[in-house]
Amino acid sequence: MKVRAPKLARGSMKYIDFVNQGYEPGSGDLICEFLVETDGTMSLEEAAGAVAAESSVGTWTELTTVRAYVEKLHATVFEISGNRVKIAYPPELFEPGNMANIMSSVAGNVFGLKGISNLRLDEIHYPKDIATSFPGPAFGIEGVRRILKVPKRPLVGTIIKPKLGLVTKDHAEVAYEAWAGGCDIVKDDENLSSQSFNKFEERVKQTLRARDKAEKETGERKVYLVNVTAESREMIRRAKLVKENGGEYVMIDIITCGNSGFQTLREEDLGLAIHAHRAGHGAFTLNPKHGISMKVIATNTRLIGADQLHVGTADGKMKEGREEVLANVHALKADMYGIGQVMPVASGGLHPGMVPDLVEIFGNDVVIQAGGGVHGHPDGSFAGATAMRQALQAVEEGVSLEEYAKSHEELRKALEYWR
Ligand code: RUB
Ligand code: CA
Repeated sequence: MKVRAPKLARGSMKYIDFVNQGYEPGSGDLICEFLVETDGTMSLEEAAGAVAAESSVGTWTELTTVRAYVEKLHATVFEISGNRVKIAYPPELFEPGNMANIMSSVAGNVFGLKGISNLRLDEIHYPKDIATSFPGPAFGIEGVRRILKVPKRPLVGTIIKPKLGLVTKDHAEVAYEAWAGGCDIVKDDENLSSQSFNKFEERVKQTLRARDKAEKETGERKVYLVNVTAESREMIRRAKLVKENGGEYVMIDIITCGNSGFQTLREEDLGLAIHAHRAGHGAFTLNPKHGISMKVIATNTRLIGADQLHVGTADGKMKEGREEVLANVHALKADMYGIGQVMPVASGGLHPGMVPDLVEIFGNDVVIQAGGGVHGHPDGSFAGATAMRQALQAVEEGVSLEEYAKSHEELRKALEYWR
């Protein structure tokens, strides 16, 4: 007969044993803030303990295999306030530099536990050693401004619309119009990759040629954010193609590619700035009682090392309000062990009429990105991009849009059209 392994010092490893509100987390601990709701079959304390247990060393039953040294690795619920629960994890539980691993623990099985009706991971506070095991942004706000040679004002971006369907030649032409009209940034949409009507390689070549032409004519720097979203090896191949053709930027759908695909792109270190599109985030982030908050996604995106990330608009067509958007921005810009700041991108349902509000909300460090709000302008993409820049100039000069529109035709038409 096997000898039973020594039990935890406290005698057992039931869910409730993972709760110790007297515990004070150390500076090396990773701390997660959760919202926990039970279906009534267990107490909140027990449910909180279940989350700590299942995301660290515990399971539903006592084990014969627990050694004394394992006890040191248990997570601890150290605060319960209403339904808000804080859990501290010893850093040894995680592999540094492996985001998939970290999320498999703190945002893994715990989301499927019977008895817990709602669970939301609201915030992760990383200890220094784990945070700095990731590279962070290679360019960040400063680097992006350096590439574009725009030291202070908000950046103006557009997404080529229609999002799918344009053939390569027309795609490049629309990009050219937008740049020439005043956009700093032109990007592909999230679901454009290498469809038959617009193959990746040819698109990169033609669109970068359009960029060169627009740069020459305007005397401004212009960048093309090429969507390299694909299976990881293919994605790297495509990113290298962008580099070879003189591109400076790539974009990736970080949710659908997943943490590891995104890490692969960043850690290939190709010297390309990375724009992170968050398509699909709403499946995790939008239910305030369940899932993973956008703040967590923003923090992780910063660690993995994007240079720009969509954070909502607090206006426009997407759901998040001002408070949430500012919390996302905070995650991208607040002091964090010297890790670079990520440029927030406001995107979704924007048009020139919203520019003053956006600058008020975000300040200067923002990409104001409008797809429909540029290409839907009654006089076309060039006029739409011009109207965006005029709106920004009005704000910079402290003049109301209405006033500025009196002498700026493109802006006037935009305001009339979208009011
Ligand atoms: C916006 C667009 C983006 C959305 C996604 O197009 O294509 O994919 O911004 O939302 P349009 P979010 O300007 O025509 O609305 O940026 O909030 O993730
Ligand atoms: Ca889009």
